[in-house]
Amino acid sequence: MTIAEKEIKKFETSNCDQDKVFYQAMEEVIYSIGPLLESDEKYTRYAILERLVVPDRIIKFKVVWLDDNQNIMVNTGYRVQFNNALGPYKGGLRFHPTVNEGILKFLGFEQILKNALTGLPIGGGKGGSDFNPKGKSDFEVMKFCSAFMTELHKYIGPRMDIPAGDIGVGSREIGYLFGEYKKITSTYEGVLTGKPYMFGGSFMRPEATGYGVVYFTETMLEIENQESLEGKICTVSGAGNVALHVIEKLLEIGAIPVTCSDSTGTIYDARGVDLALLKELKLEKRLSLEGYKLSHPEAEFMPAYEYLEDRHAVWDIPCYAAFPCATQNELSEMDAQNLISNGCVSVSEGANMPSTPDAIAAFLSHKICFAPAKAANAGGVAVSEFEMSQNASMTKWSFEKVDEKLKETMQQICTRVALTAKDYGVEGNYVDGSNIAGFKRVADAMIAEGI
Ligand code: NDP
Ligand code: 2IT
Repeated sequence: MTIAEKEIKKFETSNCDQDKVFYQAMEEVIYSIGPLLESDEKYTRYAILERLVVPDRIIKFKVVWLDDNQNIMVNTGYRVQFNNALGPYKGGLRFHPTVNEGILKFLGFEQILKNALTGLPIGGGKGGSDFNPKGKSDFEVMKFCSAFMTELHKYIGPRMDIPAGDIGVGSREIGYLFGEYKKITSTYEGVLTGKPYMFGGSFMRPEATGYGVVYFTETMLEIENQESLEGKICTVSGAGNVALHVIEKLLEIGAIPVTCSDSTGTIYDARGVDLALLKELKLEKRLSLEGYKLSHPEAEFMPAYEYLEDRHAVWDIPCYAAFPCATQNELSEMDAQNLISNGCVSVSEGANMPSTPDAIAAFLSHKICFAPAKAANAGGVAVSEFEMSQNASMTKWSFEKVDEKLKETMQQICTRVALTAKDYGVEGNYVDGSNIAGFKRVADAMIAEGI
């Protein structure tokens, strides 16, 4: 039995339903780092895996707020402070009805290794609530955010834990959370990232994740295929912060993004999607994608309910490069097979863990260039760290400076991942390369810091 197999066995018994996604994330990492564990016994001797897969603490709290009809509403809030070996806990907040401890543990665990890959001094954490912002008025969102921060403020701080956005949390929510933190603590500090520009937000934080995914993909395609995305058909899923900024950057570099999707369905516009309309529908008016067809009757709208759980319309469309940017496990093995048989050569994960393990196995066995989330979408948290630096030094960097540093960071991550994969005998496997490079950085810090 290999060391990796022995390690997996240790965690098998506690695999409860909520924790399924967490075990999915953990299992991938343990199998990937097998060659590292075999090459140096210190990681086993210092029980790094046993220590890494248990969060430092999970904070769970009640959030009580009043809706616009004066009904008393109750939600659950969480913050998973996972690991701070490399720096203060850092990671987003997700507001979505599906949020539970297992989902936040998976996201927090991924965040530790992602943050390590950036090379920046940030640890890993994640938080959120089962609050559903959909259909809520601005005032309701504000009241929920205030109530959430009334509890959360006790556990965060600019050198302790710095939350940011994720699904359902953008600059509006971060603004309200920041306002409440300031009121409670009478301090004006960089305790959250993704703030609006007028009070401490960094230029380019909204764009960073999506732009970063495209910078990473360009570097990967250059290394692996000496190709570029210019003129290539691309499919994108999601229609939120990450997806729309992937689309924006693809359009800017001359690629042709032809799809996007939301929880109601998929838009396929063969001439390239209309980004201005998408921003108006999804970011300004917060409506469903169905409305796209009113302005573009020639586009197709494929409703989500017409598709089985293991097949998604967006991955039926032939493309050169695919960008899953909605949510976890949105790309199944069947979707992967469809993409491969339609000639797709590159898949880059904008969302966290959007591809199932079987889908990833199919991509790797067909030698598809596959950029895993923890490497490809690290641009968001990297620019969050740039925001922390700007706040700490009371300065503001230009858009151009942030963009240049983001590009450099994504190129460095990609190169490091590719070289690590080569060093450990799995050339071209960016999954193993990312997991080994990220794990090694955190593990070496944990060993140096003692138990
Ligand atoms: P948003 O809330 O801005 O957008 C999420 C998008 O995904 C929406 O279009 C939403 O549809 C769709 N979506 C969500 N859940 C589902 C579902 N179950 N089925 C189908 N569609 C769904 O979130 P982000 O763009 O910020 O986040 C998207 C992904 O990227 C997540 O995995 C997140 O963890 C990851 N990520 C985000 C970063 C960031 O900086 N924001 C950084 C790195 C990763 P609808 O509008 O109908 O709800
Ligand atoms: O998954 C992620 O990297 C994020 N949601 C962003 C985290 C951050 O702290 O900017």
